[in-house]
Amino acid sequence: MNDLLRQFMEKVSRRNNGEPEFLQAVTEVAESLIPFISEHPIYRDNKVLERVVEPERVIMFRVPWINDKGEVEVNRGFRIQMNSAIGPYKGGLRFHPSVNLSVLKFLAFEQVFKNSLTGLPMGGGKGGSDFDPKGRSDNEVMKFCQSFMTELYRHVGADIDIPAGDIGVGKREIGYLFGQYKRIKGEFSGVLTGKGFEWGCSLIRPEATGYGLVYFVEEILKIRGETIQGKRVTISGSGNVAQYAAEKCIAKGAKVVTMSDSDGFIYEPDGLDLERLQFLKELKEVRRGRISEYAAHFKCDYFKGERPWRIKCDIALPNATQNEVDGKDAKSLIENGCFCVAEGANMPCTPEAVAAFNKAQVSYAPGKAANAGGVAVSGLEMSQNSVRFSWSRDEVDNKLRDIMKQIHRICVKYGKEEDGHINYEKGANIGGFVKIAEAMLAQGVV
Ligand code: NDP
Ligand code: 2IT
Repeated sequence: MNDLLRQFMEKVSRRNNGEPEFLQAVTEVAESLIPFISEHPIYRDNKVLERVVEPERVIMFRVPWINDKGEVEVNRGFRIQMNSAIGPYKGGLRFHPSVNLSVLKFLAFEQVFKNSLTGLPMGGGKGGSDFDPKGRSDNEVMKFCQSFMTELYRHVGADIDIPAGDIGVGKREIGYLFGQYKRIKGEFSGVLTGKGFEWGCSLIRPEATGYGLVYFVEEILKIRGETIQGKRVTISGSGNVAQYAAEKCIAKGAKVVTMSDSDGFIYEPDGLDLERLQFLKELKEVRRGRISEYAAHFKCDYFKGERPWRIKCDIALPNATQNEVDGKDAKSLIENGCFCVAEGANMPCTPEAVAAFNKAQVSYAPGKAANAGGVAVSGLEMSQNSVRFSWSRDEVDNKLRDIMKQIHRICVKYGKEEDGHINYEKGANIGGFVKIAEAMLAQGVV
């Protein structure tokens, strides 16, 4: 660590004591940006990075609600409005027991750079709650969502802050949240993205993160003179991102050999087919079951309590959660010949894993670049809602593909090293930063 970086991180650490995920995300970004900022004194003199790491606003609130037994439950709600230099705050809501200020601040911070990379006018935000939707009835989820929105509504709006889904928040939750917002405000607006198709969702939004991830991987492979066809792909997760990443991989002729949930992973040596994937989608989305039930149904291998990174693959797509690929996992991926790791999840690779990938010249694509397809199509949903119009599937899919290609070009522009290796992390950090920094300079000290 050079002196400037150490001084910067000491200050940020003091101010954000006890927030390990946030500090991890800031360190990763600062490592790329401090040398860049040293070469651009206008950013340094205007303390742009110092401002970017400070949320514009943090909202924390009580979410009381009554469960099916008539008992009072109390959760904590959050919305981090991180940066609005280039557009209204935009980013998902996460409902998971692990949610706390540190996790949401890291996600909001990453979102700022990601949204900038999409080229669309969206600032960055994130929110959520420590509420766990698992095992709750639809009625309980509705009660919780209504209480959550009864506070959140005063802080969000179609031109102010536009939440969407993330872990634990899908179409069902967005529906309940939207219904309550509409009822309180008396207006039908594009305040949330990822809605139902009947009431304002962009076509391709459910698929966008997973499809966009695979489009990004195809760009990486092009540079390496490869295609995705026939490649062995390990995927973690079995939620929204993982399902559609798997679907696109299968459509492109790749072999998806693993999927997982928080209990363990399934191993399909010959690759999942679309029929099995359909079973998994229904299991997860409709029946809200466990991936072990997939293994029992198809009699395939199931590894309880394990993550899939020791399985031989060409490409790994961590699509579940933060810090799910550590240094040891990275070593085993590299030893088994994996040459491309692209993050569908946010910050799934630890700093040790990222360092190992870069050292081994594995193409490593950070989430803020590789999973930006989801928020990009959210941005397209906002545009369609504003003009009360909708594009066709093909139109949205083509725009998504173009956006992922453009993000890839930005990463190459700022991330190509002297030896030809592309440091996607550096490219994404600098590429995402420049636009925000220029907007912040233009808008004065705010
Ligand atoms: P879902 O809730 O649909 O699915 C999450 C999946 O990850 C489930 O399989 C879940 O297993 C697993 N998982 C969640 N937490 C953990 C954990 N602590 N340990 C192990 N497995 C876990 O969420 P998404 O697919 O939407 O999100 C997945 C990742 O992608 C997140 O990092 C999210 O921030 C990121 N992302 C999502 C976007 C979107 O548009 N939805 C856009 C860009 C990034 P289980 O069912 O057991 O909980
Ligand atoms: O992490 C993310 O980019 C998301 N969860 C999607 C955010 C959005 O506003 O669509």
